[in-house]
Amino acid sequence: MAFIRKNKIWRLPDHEITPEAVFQNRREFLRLMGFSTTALAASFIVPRAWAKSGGEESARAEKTRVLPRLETNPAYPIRRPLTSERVAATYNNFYEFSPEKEGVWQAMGGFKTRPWQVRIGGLVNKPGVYDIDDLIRQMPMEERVYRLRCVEAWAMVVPWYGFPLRELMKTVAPKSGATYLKFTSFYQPGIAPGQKRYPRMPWPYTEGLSLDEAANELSLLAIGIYGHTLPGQHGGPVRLVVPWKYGYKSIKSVVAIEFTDTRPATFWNTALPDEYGYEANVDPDVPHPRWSQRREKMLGTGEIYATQKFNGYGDLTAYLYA
Ligand SMILES: Nc1nc2c(c(=O)[nH]1)N[C@H]1C(S)=C(S)[C@@H](COP(=O)(O)O)O[C@H]1N2
Ligand SMILES: [Mo]
Repeated sequence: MAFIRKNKIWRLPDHEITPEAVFQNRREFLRLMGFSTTALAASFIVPRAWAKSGGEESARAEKTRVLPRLETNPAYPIRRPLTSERVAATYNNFYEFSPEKEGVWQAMGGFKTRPWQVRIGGLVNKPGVYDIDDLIRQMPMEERVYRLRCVEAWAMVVPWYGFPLRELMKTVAPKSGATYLKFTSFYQPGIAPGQKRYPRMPWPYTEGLSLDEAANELSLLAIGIYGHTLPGQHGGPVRLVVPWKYGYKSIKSVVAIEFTDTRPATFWNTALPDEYGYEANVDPDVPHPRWSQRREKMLGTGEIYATQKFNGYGDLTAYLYA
């Protein structure tokens, strides 16, 4: 298949977690992902009022479900402390809800991450509409700790829970003409105050990757964070995570993935092309028109680090741009 021939990553050393570890956890995973068991009901965490419990869970905009414990994939070491869950869950970029980062988690009242379908189509041999929970059952889950570097010069380090995008690509079998993936987020102005209030923004939020970028081992579809399902404010139930690119490429709450032969238009690049590029690889040497990209501030602790090219993931990604 042309896809495999083209995909340079298959020639790189394999950094993935041992298949045994994935398999072992998979059993428990399958058991726990079943929706009919009563045991599952007990594992629901019911957050809501932040003040009430004062716990980490309280900052989740809706119920999340504990996921089976997985060892963190050791192939992606992070030499920085984890960002606290509460901090990450209360400082979000999600313009569909609010432009105020501290307010996103509270602006999501009407948003539900279940039921949820993802439509996969375009230049693929096996298009389809996938229920998010079927997808979760079918795909090999991993926990991966990644850095995320926002174009606004803040950064965080969080444990995502999800599966490599390339696993999904294998399942849908791209046709030889497919050169890009277009990702689309939901459009529901009735429940997303930002979509209603800012009708001139190019909704729905879209993003794009080349086929080779999408097949890179780092490209992850996250369905969880901190060991539980992904709450709305982090892009539940499923979002892209591409850690060598600025955060805006990591599109949240994906409803469609289309394989195409043309570079898709993307949200920020369409809205403000002079400020937000299409490719958006993290690069300290290319300043944003209004600020330097040399340094970044960690959420929560305020620690400052020098920003690294490709956000420190150049060993695994620089070949894409050689
Ligand atoms: N659909 C959608 N996806 C999005 C955004 C958004 O506004 N809408 N913001 C992006 C930006 S700018 C960043 S930095 C990350 C933030 O992810 P987090 O809130 O989980 O930290 O999400 C990205 N994905
Ligand atoms: Mo961002």
